[in-house]
Amino acid sequence: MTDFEEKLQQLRARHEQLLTRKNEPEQWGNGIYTRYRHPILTAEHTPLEWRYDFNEHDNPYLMQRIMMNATMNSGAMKWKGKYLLVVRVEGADRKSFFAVAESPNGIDNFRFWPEPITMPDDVVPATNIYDMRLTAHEDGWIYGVFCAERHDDSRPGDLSAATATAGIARTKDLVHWDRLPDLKSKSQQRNVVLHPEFVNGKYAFYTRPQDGFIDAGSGGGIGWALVDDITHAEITDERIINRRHYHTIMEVKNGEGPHPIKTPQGWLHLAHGVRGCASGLRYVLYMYMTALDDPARVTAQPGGYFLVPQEGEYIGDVMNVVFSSGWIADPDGRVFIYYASSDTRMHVATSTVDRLVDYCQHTPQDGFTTSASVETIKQLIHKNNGCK
Ligand code: M1P
Repeated sequence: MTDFEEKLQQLRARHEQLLTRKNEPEQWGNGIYTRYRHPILTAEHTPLEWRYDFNEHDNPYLMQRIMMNATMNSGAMKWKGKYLLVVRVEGADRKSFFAVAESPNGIDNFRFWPEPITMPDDVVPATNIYDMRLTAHEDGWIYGVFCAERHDDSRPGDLSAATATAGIARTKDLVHWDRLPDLKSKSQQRNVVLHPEFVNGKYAFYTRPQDGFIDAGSGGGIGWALVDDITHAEITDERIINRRHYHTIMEVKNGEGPHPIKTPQGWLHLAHGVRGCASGLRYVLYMYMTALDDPARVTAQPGGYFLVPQEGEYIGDVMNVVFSSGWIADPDGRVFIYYASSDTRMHVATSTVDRLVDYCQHTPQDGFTTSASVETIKQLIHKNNGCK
């Protein structure tokens, strides 16, 4: 065996060890969900074939020819008994692309399919595409709705000027995708999510109108819009259903995560909220519920955050960020919450539908002032004292 062959063998063995590493639940949590010790996907999990040229003659030093930077914000669904993620993989060149990874149990042994997704372009090609939300819609298609980013040509001198639009594609097998025209909207849009059922016979979208590429500006929060024809989707009427609020975890921005989970008590929603602080923007996850007969009517909203970065999760390309665009509800009631930390790696936390509904319905709401928060804490203390 040549040195090259030996090195390659070691590389493959090390990679296999990472891919098959068992994940372990963390012992002490908040009772709402269980976090896991290891990230489920990192850049190192991407197939070696994507990164190395295995030809000894062409690559005598066995160097990475294409480096991967991150695995993050992934859509999720159960598919043929497997837990599937459509992962946002980002290369060293800053371009994101979609790739499917699957696991037999949802918490470890995630393995990428051999090739990334080839996503057809819209009429005007995008520079970058990312953050796909998956929806197995009752019309029989699996939809992927994602952000399509293009340079803002109205500002030719500004190389950072960009526009965000919702790209829409659909598939039956997650390999071949039909691209539909991008969602037409007066404002820029990111974090657009397709509801899984028709509402009043129409396709329903959670939206996030924004004034600019980064700033939500006058966009008041998570919006809602009904669309007649998904093959020419256009927002004509949009209303805000989950508003941002001063001095909360979503003061600066918020956005729908994956599509909501249907429960007998209503639709369970997972979203992200953003606030500004001295170290920049802080992204956290929060939850709310809407009515079964009206997915746009909020019925419960716990105050504060649901999940925030912890320990190593704080560190990465964009610090102090957790972001979720995928979760899976199993028929037995278990829920797998997939989230990325600091735009760098993917994690899982598990819970159940019952726990999450209980969390939404029985966590005190945000009273929006210190005195209201203190009053809420005192009520709990008095209740506990009464229990003695
Ligand atoms: O960097 C944090 C996140 O920022 C954006 O989210 P939002 O539009 O809500 O600000 C997105 O670019 C997202 O991909 C990223 O994780």
